[in-house]
Amino acid sequence: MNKENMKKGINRYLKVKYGVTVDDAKEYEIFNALSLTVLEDIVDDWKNTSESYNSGRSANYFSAEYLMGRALGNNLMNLGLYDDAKDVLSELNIDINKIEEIEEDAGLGNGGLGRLAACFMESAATIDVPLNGYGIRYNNGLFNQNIEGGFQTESEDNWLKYGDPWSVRKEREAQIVEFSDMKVRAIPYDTPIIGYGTKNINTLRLWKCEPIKEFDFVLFNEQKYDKAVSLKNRAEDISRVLYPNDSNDQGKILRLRQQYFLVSASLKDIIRKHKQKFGTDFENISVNNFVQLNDTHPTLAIPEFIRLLVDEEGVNFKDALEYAKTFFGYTNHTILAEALEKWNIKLIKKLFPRILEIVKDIDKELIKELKEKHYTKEEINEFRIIFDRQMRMANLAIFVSKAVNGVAKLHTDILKDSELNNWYKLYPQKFQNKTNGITPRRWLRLCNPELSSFITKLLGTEEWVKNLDLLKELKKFEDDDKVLEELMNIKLQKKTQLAEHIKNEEGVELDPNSIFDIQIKRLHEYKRQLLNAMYILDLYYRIKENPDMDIPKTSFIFGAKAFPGYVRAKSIVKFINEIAELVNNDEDINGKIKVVFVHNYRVSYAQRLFPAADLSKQISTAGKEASGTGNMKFMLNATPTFGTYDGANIEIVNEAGEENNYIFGLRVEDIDKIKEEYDSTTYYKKDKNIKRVLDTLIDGTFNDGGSGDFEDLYNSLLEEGDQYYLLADFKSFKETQDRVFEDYKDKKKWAKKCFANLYSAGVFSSDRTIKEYCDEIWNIKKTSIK
Ligand code: 26Q
Repeated sequence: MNKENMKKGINRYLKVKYGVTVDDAKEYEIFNALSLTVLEDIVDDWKNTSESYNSGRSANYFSAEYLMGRALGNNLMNLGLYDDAKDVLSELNIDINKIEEIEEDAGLGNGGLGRLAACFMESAATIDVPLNGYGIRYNNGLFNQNIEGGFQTESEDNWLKYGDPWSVRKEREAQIVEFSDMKVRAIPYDTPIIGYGTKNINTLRLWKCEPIKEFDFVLFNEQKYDKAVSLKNRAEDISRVLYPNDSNDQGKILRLRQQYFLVSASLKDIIRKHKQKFGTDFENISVNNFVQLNDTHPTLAIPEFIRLLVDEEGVNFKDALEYAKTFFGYTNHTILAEALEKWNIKLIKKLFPRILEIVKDIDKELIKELKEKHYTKEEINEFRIIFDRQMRMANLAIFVSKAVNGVAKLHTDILKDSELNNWYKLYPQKFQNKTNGITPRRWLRLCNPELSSFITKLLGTEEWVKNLDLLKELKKFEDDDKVLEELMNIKLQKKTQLAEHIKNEEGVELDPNSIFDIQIKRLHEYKRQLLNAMYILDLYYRIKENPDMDIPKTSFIFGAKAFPGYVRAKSIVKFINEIAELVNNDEDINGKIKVVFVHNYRVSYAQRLFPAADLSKQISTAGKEASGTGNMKFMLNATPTFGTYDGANIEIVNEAGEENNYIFGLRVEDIDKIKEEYDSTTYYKKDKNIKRVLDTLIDGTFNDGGSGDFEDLYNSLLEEGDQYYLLADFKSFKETQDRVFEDYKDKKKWAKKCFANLYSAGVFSSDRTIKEYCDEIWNIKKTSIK
């Protein structure tokens, strides 16, 4: 598409959709008109890609979450149309940034798992891999967060308020999904996934739930209006809202309906396509398709697949189970035992009794196999899928899947050696590692055009955007003072831009010349934002005692949403804000350190934060963070990691060198050694600084609005035994951060660390991850359209 056509398209859509001309169009109208113009330009390639994929083997990603963020900028960039669009808009006196920013984030995910799905979709498209995404089109994504008086408050997310120009409703491919008490329609909305520098356009298919009938005419005529539309509401409830939870808050019937809705509609869609090609021959259903389960959330797909084959297609149960065993793969994203999904079988029975029957039959097969292998009854109980009136989704997924994978080396090792050790011994060949990755398009090329241009200039090519391994070639510049200086200039530029944004959004002024020390991720006790906060408070007191303390000026930045029902997580938000209030307004501190909690952290905010960081805080209790992917985003933007030996931090440090990062704290094996006799109170008694910090939680230094929330935090660290080892790691944290301050003073030394992280980040491209899934699990070949 040339600029002329782009301009025509914008004008045309403004006219037909809104009846306006460019001169009086609103920003969102321009956004929609431009998006539709681009969509129109790619529809043929999109159709060709789908047809080409349908004629061969393809993989399907089943995920309850896709954290996509904004589409326009990314799509323009990937199509090579960004500069043209910028020119066209500027000729119309419109700033492209304003148009990009009017777009609401598609926040259909909680955090890492949902964002991983989004990166995977983009990577698969970029490297021409036939991967279809299936999910739910929640009307409301993850809640919006506000901070009021330091407390988190929530309001509903309304990402569809200006419409969704990128999706196409495919009425004719609707499916019926049946629960025991209701029948609903699943309407697919297809979104094109536009890869970088390829004609292939992949598809993300999100299902919206609608009633079979709009309303009950008879009831309506009887003027029973509420009743007349109650079925419609009940149906629409199913895809109304994303559960704002990333650990355990199970047992919600609506969540279970959502999961079944997603998998039933998606499998029916896959089977429909299969029948178009092969008729009712199901022997090769798994020759042509593979389904990757993103955690256990879509695991009902296993019994539903068997149900569809057995009850609707006449396949016998044993065969259907065998097909399933080569049809599914399962990715585990957590080692927190309490986060492993379990459903009360009463609920399952109530909503879909046939699914329960099938799972019972699967369980019987499992028991039979284990008995044949001479397992004892007690051992068998550990494996059972239905046990203690509960259905254990992970056991179901592992038993039936072809492959089970963790998301970082350490994580997979922990699964194999402890968490799922019994399963590993039973099926060693099923277990694999697939270290997570991130897309370099959004997380470098789009969010950091300044650094991207610099890399391109140094390498003399833009190939690295598609082949991130090329970053290695930058190593030869590691002692080039000019290169290091320019790198730091770019960092300063990104920090200046972020400071400006934070000033506008949060009303806090940051000095771009201060260290930007950033921790951004969902709020969780195991991620230990509280440890970071304790450190800052201790530093504050140390500066008060010693006003001449020689440390570089530092800005501590947090961003995190807390699950609305997770009281302790919310208390930590409030505590951080109380510290910010104290520190930022203390004249003695005089801006030496500042603290800011940015509100409503989300993908679009993340795109401003990662490029502007001097230090990436990844401080989870060792063994608890499955992988982390934010850590990779910082690294790719030339930022050293300050972290524990956990998740993918370990691989990051292996790539970039321990000397270029800051590892602190207990390791998994250390924790294993001390956990029996760990007594957090000894730290409180022995370390005056720890005591000083903890006492602020109970001595009235801070105000929790009389809720007792701070006392509860205090208790979690002392009375309840500090299960995440904050106190044990405090000293090491402090010493390590002191090293950061020393190192940062030497500009060149620091720049070298940043640069080493950048040139070592290649393996963390999600292109690499997707290739590994293709080669080692999916058995999928790339399929490029002409
Ligand atoms: C469970 C029950 C009810 C409602 C919601 C949920 C739920 C929702 C989301 C449970 C878990 C999640 C998300 C988990 C998640 O994001 N895990 C992260 O996955 C990343 C990608 O693999 C890893 O990098 C992180 O380490 C891991 O925490």
